[in-house]
Amino acid sequence: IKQKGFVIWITGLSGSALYNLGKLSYILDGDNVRHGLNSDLSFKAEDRAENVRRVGEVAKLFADAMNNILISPYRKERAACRALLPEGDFIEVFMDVPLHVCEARDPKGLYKRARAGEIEGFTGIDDPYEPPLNCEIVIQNNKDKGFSSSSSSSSLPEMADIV
Ligand code: GGZ
Repeated sequence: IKQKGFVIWITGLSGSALYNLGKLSYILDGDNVRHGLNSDLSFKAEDRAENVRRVGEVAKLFADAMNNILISPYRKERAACRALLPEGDFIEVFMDVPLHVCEARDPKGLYKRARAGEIEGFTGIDDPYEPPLNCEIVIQNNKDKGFSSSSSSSSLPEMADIV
């Protein structure tokens, strides 16, 4: 059975997504990777090696992303990503969490550093975030549990439960 592929594109401020995305998965195979990312590669031995190396790097990025979201702050760029896929295959999820909540969570202390002027152009502070006007899913993940040492991410819902 050939499964239909789709993209769940999660957008929001830093600190807006605090749950485990561990059930998201993607099959990185020659069919999809060689048409785009690796379209410059042949099937010569050295190119095969490079193909596998890049897939490994992408897989690592995917694995890293499991507890993260892409901020993707600008509508225009999100629209361009949407346009890469057939209609219906791009599911935009907006983590609708107010800045003050994200800032209170501040899991990595980045907002504090941005406020102190140590980071320039931080999204939501001195760089804009353009919320989606039309997206498939809005999650108001506002419960201010934060990521303090006393709270555990395992008590938060998983993406699969929500979608
Ligand atoms: C926003 C920044 C910045 C600036 C570093 N602005 O909480 P995090 O750490 O893990 O999420 C943020 C991440 C944002 O990277 P993205 O690739 O998602 O951004 S974008 O889609 O806008 O390209 C934060 C950290 O990187 N970070 N500097 N200036 N977030």
